[in-house]
Amino acid sequence: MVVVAARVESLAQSGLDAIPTEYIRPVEERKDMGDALEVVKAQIKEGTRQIPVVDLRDFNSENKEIKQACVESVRKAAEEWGVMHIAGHGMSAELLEKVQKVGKQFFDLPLEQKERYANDQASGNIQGYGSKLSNNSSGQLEWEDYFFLLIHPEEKADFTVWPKEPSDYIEVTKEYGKQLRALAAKVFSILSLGLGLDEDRFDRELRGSEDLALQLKINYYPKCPQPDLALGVEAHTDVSSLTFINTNGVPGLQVLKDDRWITAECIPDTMIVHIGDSLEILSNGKYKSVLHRALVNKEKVRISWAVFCEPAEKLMLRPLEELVTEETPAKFTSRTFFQHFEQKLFKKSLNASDKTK
Ligand SMILES: O=C(O)CCC(=O)C(=O)O
Repeated sequence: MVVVAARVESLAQSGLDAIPTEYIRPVEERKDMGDALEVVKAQIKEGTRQIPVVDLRDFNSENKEIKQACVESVRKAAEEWGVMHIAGHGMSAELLEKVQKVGKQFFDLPLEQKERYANDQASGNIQGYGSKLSNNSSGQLEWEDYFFLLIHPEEKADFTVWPKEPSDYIEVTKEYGKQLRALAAKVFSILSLGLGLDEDRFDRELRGSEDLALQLKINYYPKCPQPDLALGVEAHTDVSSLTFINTNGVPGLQVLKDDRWITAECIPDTMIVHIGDSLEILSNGKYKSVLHRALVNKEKVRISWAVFCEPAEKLMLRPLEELVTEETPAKFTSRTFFQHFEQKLFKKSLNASDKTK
């Protein structure tokens, strides 16, 4: 049986002043919550410290010191924050614009047209158009609809569930997957060198015998009449190795740093990269898988494009032997990526069918 979730978009368009109770977060989660646009303004005024910005251009420098300084800045951000804005990522502005354009065009389609792509989470068909189902123990819902797709490697993509409208959606998204895979390889190189490992060490380990799967989740956060009570995405760490995030320039992402939720500012020409659980395990806890969530706001629709770079289900995750010593014993037991994923979902939400994060 297909369980169809209520779309947050239609709820938002119904003109309600108060959100349904399933969207109201418990009091203990409300610390640092609020209207994202207001929260960012207050943060700027207050001079709150921000997520670090690193420039990857310097990694291509012939000058060893400049290159090393780049490695060092990425290592520091990954160890201290588990998240960073990357400038000089090498992805063309034109491609990024097209990715945003086709994603927005899809969400601008009438609801009935989008429903043709609805996923069926209960049967494990997680790709497609969806919203969170309230089948978790708390019955809590998130203020967003999304579109979820495996976009790389191409031979694993199921093009039958990819949007046919707009007509260039497939071509643009395929190219995005290809270029993001190359960018992920570059970030892995920098992160490997940062821990004194061979340059290809993380990529080699994560690839195993099957390339990483890149899963795209387009998050569509409608305007919300009570943004101080709802979350677009609840707090979680990603099971991925790395996650890349682009947005339509509307803030909302928050990361936890030293017990305070910091709202990411939107910095032109940068993207955000998160360290996920898989890399935290391989790095024996040196790199931190960042706890994050998404706020919503009253005035503007927010759209974000998150790409999770995930190892194959059977890949064994364990701290790299080069990083396990007497002084730094293994902090994690071995588990396959699949086991990690299943145990975490079970512990976190008792909602084994929500496989989109
Ligand atoms: O929208 C964002 O910035 C974050 C999205 C996210 O964390 C997710 O989809 O898992």
